[in-house]
Amino acid sequence: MRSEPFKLKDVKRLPVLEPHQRVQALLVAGYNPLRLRSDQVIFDLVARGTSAWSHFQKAALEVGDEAYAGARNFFHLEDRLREVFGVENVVPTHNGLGAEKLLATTLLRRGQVVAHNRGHGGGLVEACGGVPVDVCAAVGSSGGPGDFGGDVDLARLEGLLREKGRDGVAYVHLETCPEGRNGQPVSLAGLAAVRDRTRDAGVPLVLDLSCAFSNAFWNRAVERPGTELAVLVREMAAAADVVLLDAVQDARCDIGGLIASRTPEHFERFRTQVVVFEGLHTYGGMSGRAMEVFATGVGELAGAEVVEWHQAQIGQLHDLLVTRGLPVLRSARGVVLDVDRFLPGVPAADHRRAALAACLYLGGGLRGRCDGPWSWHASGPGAAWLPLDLPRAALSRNHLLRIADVIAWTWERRESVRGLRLLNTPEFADEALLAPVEDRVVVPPGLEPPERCRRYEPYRTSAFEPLKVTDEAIRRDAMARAGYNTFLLRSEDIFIDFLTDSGTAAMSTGQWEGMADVDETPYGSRSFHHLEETFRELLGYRHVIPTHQGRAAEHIMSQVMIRPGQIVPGNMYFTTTKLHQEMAGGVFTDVIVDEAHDAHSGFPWKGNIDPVKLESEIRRVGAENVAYISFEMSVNMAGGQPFSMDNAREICGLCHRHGIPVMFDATRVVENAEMIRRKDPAFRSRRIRDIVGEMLSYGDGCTISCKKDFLVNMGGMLACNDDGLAHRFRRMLRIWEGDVTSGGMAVRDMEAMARGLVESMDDDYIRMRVEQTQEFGEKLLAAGIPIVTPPGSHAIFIDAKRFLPHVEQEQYPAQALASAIYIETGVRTMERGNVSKGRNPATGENYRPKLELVRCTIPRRVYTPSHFDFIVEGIARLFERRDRISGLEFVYEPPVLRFFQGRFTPLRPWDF
Ligand code: P70
Repeated sequence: MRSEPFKLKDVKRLPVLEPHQRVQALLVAGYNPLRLRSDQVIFDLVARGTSAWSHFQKAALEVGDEAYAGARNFFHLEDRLREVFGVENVVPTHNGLGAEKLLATTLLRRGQVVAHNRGHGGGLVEACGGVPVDVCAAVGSSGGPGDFGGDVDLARLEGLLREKGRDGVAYVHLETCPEGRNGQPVSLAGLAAVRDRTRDAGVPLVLDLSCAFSNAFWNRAVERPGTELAVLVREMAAAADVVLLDAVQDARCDIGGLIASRTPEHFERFRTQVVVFEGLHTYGGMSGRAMEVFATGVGELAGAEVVEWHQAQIGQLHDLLVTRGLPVLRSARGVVLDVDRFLPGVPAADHRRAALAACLYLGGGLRGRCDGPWSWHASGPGAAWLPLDLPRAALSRNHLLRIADVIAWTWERRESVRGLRLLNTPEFADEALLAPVEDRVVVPPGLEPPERCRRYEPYRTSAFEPLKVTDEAIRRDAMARAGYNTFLLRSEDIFIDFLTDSGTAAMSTGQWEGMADVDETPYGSRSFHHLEETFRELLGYRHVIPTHQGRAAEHIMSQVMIRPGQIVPGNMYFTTTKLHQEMAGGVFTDVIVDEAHDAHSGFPWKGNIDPVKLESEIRRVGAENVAYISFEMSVNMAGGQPFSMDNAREICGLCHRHGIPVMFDATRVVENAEMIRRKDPAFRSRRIRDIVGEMLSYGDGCTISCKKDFLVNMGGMLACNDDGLAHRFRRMLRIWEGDVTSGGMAVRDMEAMARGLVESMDDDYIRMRVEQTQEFGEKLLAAGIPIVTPPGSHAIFIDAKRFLPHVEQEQYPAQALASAIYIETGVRTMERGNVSKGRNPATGENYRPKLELVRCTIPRRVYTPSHFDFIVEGIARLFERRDRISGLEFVYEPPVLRFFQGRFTPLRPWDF
């Protein structure tokens, strides 16, 4: 699997911690990462409840049936378990330990032995008077998951069963990918052999299926190539007399568990016991909503796509470490560091493993898994290994690269690492308090200047939306049905959607938090006031007038500010902007610099207005006949090109000398500001919000489609300083859109917008955002694809004229290319050329703009480096066969904004 089988839907911000903050936090935590607060940990590699949910799981949270008995959600859970695991007779429990508790308190009598493969985890058995016996070979002897280090030593098991007899052994407890065995899987052959032995001995076989799918990935790789994972999992489940499931592993939940048995007597006993310890037999200590999330997670295991991706990511991380020569083992849960080889200079008595865990935290905020009995970690078999479990679907490849950097950072400093001494006598690992034997464990990490640090997304996936990978035949058919217009495709037929960055951002958990508690009134809601204050503060305009999206603001502004016959000079047209200017009787005139029309000019400020052109327009019509200047940031149609601060200053100065207002289209103001920071040395060390503030301060007002930079799915804004103007805007707003304190928006959307604006000005976020686009552009260039240079900020524009030199502009090359890209890759892009520009109403001729482009527009916080690689490869494949793509002709042409709903057909049947 080469890219995530999902896109990001909700993101959760990762904490930002300076090295000195990590030093301090660890000191307070007694050098024990388990004692850190979650907001002190950047990468929590304990993989228990830390995985991302699907958006269906998130939706499930809202449909909990909280009835005490017989909740609908329990029956859902039963159904999914039957379908996916083939398991019946389910008794729910609050978590995995709850299931073990029902097991131990029913099937175990004092003095009986429990044979297991779990490494540790016998505490509950001992507490119930049993004797846990690990029947595995020596811990850590396995070379990797393919060696099935979770398998038991059959001779030992046989010996034990023979020696203790049926009465002496309560049950045999096997765990899939047991934690205490470094997450090494169990083989199907080994499992079958144990099943035979337990059957012969008349002893129940208990199988923990929490990581059954992860385990099955290895069974398939080594034992059963080509078999579906779900088939293997059902086979495992069928081997057991009792199964256990902890919801926080493969099922990606944050809580929940269950026990089930095909044996009616066991089932009966668990059901009786559940009311003693857990709850009723239809909720077992889980809320209705937790059961629904669990049921959904189990149901999603059927196709196992996320399991496959999890294993692929573990492989990537493992490879990154191995190629750097680090002593590391691959596991089915993550990677495992070989402590002894990592830190041979630290005496074992100085808590080498704890020292390594501390170093990883100091180096980059990593927390490995080190819970359980302290003796196991300090001096038992666990002391030799430090597992770093990878949460499922939560991290991008940049995160993995960063994690690998941090581990390598520690490795490079291993000679200088010193040990720890224990300050107390802990029974469990989370109780341990330690201190360095010398004054520090490792040379403190202030060393890494931030610019040397790899950049990674400052957020992780909180919820994802599964993507459907369609095959080419289906896509050809879908494209034909859509009339070769990507706007008319159904999103369910799309793998990666680069149609637009408008309203397509992933929301953050912080935005959701705000949306959960709003006052749903159009009049003076708290959220409106929050929005007004935030926009005033960050954008600097006094009057903040919400509209439902950008074009509504454009409509109002154009109607209020344009007298028929006036001109509106602007830096290249934008479709909706120009339309509203014309509807108000204005005439758009293009005063952008010439370089903007040249797809291959390397000029860094292609969004600039040419002062000479502007002045000659003013002279031509007279200042009183200029309504205002329409000054767009990150000019969309030019390829997402910025203007410079110097240009803004000069143009605004010029206009104001003539008494002409400057109205910005600030839809992509934050990205323009980031471009200024990247390209203009005077701004390199300035904060993004200051640059934004300065840019806007030169103008008189703005319209904004907040669906872009401001990280919301719906919303717009109209702002200005002038009281009279604001009064007229508001009057229009009441007539055309909604109330002045809502603008026809849902209150929750205003709350999301206020928070989105703040998040968009996070320096780490915006740096990464623009870098993502730049990198994408560079990869396409490296693959020989003709794109508009220099790459812009919200999109990469492919030059269709050069990609398809054999297609006439009257045959709509960009429209054809966008269609072909979809058919080849499943990626949806947008035409920005002859079709978008439309016809001259006077002559009926196509405008034939200079730029004939396909826009690959990048939604914010949604896609990862792996998705981009997938796209670059696909477009490069198509480029090889480009001569087989013919042009298109209209079969239906709407009178306005024809690109949205027009339909086409190829001039020759496509056979590329
Ligand atoms: C896009 C979207 C919207 C937009 C914009 C600028 C610079 C105003 C608006 C309108 C959506 C779109 C719109 C028309 C044709 C194709 C796509 N751009 N100013 O994908 O805002 O959509 O909120 O009414 O980019 O670029 P809104």
